[in-house]
Amino acid sequence: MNDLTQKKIAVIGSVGVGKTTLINRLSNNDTINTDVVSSVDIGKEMTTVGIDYGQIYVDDEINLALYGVPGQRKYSLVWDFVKEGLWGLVILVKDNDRHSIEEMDYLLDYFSVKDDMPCVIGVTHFNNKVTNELTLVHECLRKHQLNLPVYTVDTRIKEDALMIMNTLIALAEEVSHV
Ligand SMILES: Nc1nc2c(ncn2[C@@H]2O[C@H](COP(=O)(O)OP(=O)(O)O)[C@@H](O)[C@H]2O)c(=O)[nH]1
Ligand SMILES: [Mg+2]
Repeated sequence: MNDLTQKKIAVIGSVGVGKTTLINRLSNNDTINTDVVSSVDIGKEMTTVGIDYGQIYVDDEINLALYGVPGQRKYSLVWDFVKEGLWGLVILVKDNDRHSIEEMDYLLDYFSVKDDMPCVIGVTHFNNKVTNELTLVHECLRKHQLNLPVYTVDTRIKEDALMIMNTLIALAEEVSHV
């Protein structure tokens, strides 16, 4: 009998950070996304108004459901829906973007991230620059007394996207064995 359990993962972070791209890169089936032309100037043409949704079939038993949650705070109702029964969290932060770090700071509180909740930080738009943004990311984590894995990634590259998911799965296994 097929005993498929679905685990819920949220991909969060400020607008344009790469949430939709990450979910599209990872999903085994067609993703649903609700991007529309933004009514306000957010520095890019399309913005996600609802949620992105995609699935990854890891094996016969595990199926990951990926929810990309809008970066703009007026959509916090959607965050509340995704927060319910969450199994893991991916927070994307845009390199060299103070607003994105502030958003991460806010989201760590909002999603009540603790060390026992599998969570990975992906720093996107990094482009191999030497900046102090990673310092800011680590400072933010220290402020929250969290010790989370931080990767620089390009969400457009499948290997990078997979690295985030594999780390999340490894963390979840670790947490469940404690
Ligand atoms: N240079 C660079 N561009 C990226 C990266 N990740 C995503 N993008 C691009 O950034 C834009 C916004 O990405 P999107 O996934 O729509 O962001 P979302 O608002 O978080 O869903 C798209 O044009 C992506 O192709 C990255 O790591 N580096
Ligand atoms: Mg999007």
